[in-house]
Amino acid sequence: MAQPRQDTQRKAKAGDSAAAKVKQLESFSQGPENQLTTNQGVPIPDNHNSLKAGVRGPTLLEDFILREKITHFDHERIPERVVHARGTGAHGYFELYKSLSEYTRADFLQEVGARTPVFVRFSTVAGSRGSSDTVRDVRGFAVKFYTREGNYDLVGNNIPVFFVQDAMKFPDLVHAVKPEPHHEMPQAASAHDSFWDFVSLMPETTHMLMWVMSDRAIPRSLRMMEGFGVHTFRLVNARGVAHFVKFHWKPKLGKHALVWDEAQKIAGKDADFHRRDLWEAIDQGNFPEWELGLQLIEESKAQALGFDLLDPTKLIPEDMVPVQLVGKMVLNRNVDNFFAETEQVAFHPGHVVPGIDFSNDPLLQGRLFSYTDTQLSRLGGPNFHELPINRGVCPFHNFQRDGMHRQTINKGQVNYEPNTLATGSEQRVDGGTGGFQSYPEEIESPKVRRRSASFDDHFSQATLFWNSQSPAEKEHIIAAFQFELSKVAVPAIRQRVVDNLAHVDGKLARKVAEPLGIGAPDAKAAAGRAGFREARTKLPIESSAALSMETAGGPIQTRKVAILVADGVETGAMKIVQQALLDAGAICKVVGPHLGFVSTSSGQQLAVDFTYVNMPSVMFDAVLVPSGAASARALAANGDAVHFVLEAFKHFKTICVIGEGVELLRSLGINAAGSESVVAAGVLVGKSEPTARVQLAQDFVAAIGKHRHWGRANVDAVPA
Ligand code: HDD
Repeated sequence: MAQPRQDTQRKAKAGDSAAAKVKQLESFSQGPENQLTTNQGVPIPDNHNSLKAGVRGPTLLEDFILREKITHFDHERIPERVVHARGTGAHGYFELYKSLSEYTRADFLQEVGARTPVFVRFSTVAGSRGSSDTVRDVRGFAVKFYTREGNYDLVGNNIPVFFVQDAMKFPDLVHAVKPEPHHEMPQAASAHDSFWDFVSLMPETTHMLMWVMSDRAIPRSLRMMEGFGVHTFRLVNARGVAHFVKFHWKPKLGKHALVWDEAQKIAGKDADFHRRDLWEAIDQGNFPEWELGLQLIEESKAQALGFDLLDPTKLIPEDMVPVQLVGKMVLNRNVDNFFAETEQVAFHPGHVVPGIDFSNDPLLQGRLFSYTDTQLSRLGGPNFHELPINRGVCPFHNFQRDGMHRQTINKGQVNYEPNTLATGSEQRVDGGTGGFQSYPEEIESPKVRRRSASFDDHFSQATLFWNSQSPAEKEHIIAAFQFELSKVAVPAIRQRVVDNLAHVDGKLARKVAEPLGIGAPDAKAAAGRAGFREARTKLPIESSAALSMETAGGPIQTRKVAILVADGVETGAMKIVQQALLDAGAICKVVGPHLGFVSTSSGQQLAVDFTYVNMPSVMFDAVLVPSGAASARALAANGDAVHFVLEAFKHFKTICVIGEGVELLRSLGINAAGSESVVAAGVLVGKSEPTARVQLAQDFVAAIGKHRHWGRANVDAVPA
């Protein structure tokens, strides 16, 4: 069969297509309106007054200008996504480092250096469109590649496993986690009875629960989290040979989290925290990057892993199958219009291109139905692929016709295939071997509505995850379970959860149970309940470093540092440290008692960016308190400034004080490294003498790179 399109497309040079999507979107874009017209193009004479029978008389039905304006307004909203309603998106490109021709025939994965335009949408899962960004939740990580062979969507999450094993349970899971149906509370939170009731009866959720109770579920930034395709997919090469594959996105800025108290406060102080962070980074030219990683497994070796690759509650430890980095994704352009792009984008795990195929994962199989179906009600009909954001950069043609909001004008007499009237020949016009070839997996078995016994191991990878966490991370997981379960009114539900946890780790279960007013965890009781399975797999490893987020240090690009000032601040040493931070890519903001200026110790004016109140410490990664006796005294006397520093300390952030700034710390009861016998990790004190400044600046940069300083004692006692 003929395959003309594909061949001519392939001849395009690598790199040519990166701008193709932007160019296409431009043709649909419109700038600000200067001369108002109706949607029919009729000039509007007066956009302030409706047409009335006399200036004080009733408005006339005849006023088509008013009617059109109000009617359009009345219909501006579309249904929000049934899950992942809150999200934010950006454009960019994917660039291949390493040809994957050995594994796949996918065009965009052949030529080293080839750039493919992408659109990415990050999301939370449970909350509504207007909910807060920093809630405890899974984050969606959906990437649309506009390839020359059609759109490929990798619709993943920031957690590599899922709650349930079969799509049949997805609606129940979502009903359980969403606000409870009788009073529609709580918003964007899993800390309520119906969620824990459901998961406690579904032990297969245990592995994912460990991830969701960990710091992974409260990322510091969308730019600082991993992404995963979750399911096992197939790559199929030109000879038809398949490999199983797991997809990973590795953030160049490292993986980092907020602390829970901070996340909750940010939800109130700036509900758009993650959205703003991504927007500002791209706007300022700090383009976030992720590397695409693959775990490739020969089909014949899949069995030897010891667990079932079709089970989406399992990951493949990187120690067992290393992740090969094959390319990078750069997000370099914000949207022009949130609704047109981010809201109308329609992802679908079933949008694949030749050379990428599905596996029989029963969760994935259900998804293949769900995503088109949901767009029909969300986007109002079957032509959503014609919306500018969803259009491929290659042409599409078939005999699907008509329907709501059709835009293409299909010419001619023929809307069927085969035909001779249009082609003049009796030849078929489908692609044959040039088209998508489904992997010809042999299947010979009776129809059954059952779960495979190879899906029965519900705990060994949950234990692996637990064993892989640092002591601080373990504490956070325990605290998260305690917090969530403390919001569960029914004691029997709390009890069932800790009984299940006893199968992950005895100490974890005991610790979680301690403040919950229930009995000791009872592993036997869990094992006696319906649905319980524990076909534990013997894994060849006890722990896996890749599962932890603990870092010994990393880049500080785009980290935000508050320079806390008041009148009398001494700026000599401050400027040296500030310059070192800027050189390392950090963003410094001067935070003072009011907007405008503060006066420095040398009588100059220092511009203030924010106040202690309008930009509190939770908006920053680190704090610098410059020298200056008057400034230190003024800060110590200001409750908001005091709270600022105490809160940063409580959230384990790096604090650097210079000269007299240390007096502020002392007055707050914080002992700094080098200044007192008791050392507080990540609190640096520098003299303002010139010789000490450079070293201090270097130490400060290194300390911020550690992200947080978990070694601080008695943080719970800090009143912030
Ligand atoms: Fe889903 C949206 C990711 C299981 C049904 N899903 C959605 C989005 C992401 C995921 C990132 C948002 C896309 C966007 O930004 O527009 N979903 C996942 C992952 C899953 C998963 C990683 C498991 C591994 N999902 C899943 C199942 C079903 C769905 C099992 C149904 C059987 N998901 C949907 C949906 C959504 C959706 C209802 C809502 C909005 C949309 O599709 O476009 O169809």
